[in-house]
Amino acid sequence: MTARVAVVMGSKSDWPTMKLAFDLLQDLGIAAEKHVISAHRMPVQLQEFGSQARENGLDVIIAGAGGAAHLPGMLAASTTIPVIGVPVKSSNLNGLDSLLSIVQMPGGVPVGTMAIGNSGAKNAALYAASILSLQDEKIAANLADFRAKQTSSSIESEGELQ
Ligand code: RP5
Repeated sequence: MTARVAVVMGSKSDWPTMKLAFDLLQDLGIAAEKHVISAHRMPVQLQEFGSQARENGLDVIIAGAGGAAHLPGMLAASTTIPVIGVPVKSSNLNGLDSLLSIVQMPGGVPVGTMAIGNSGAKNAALYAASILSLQDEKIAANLADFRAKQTSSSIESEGELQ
């Protein structure tokens, strides 16, 4: 099946976080691919990947990086398909550096920026699913099912507390 979402990360060290996005996409029935493409160590490959994303059949790119995290912004600069940024938690500044460098895009090249770390990775997959669900009833149904299960589980935990 052709991948509709690419999960791209700046380093293999981002994988424990970005795996949450990748696994959730699979759970939602969305064909995904994963890549390490470092903005500063692989600038040529980044440009190549971004500029071919649309013609390669991708609908959304989820890009996670930490520190001076230029990856999502540079990918967004090289394509017009939606780019969702995940600020990976860094060891020095706890991901605040990643968040600010991803979210503060100058007007003209948007990156849909998620929360720092695991929640951001999970929400990136859900947000990508929401975008795809506009034209895909199966994904819309899977997303509705995910939400319903989440609600049941919260109601159950409220019951257990009483
Ligand atoms: C960023 O630098 C990566 O996205 C990663 O979060 C961070 C550290 O990379 P490594 O030094 O672990 O490869 O480019």
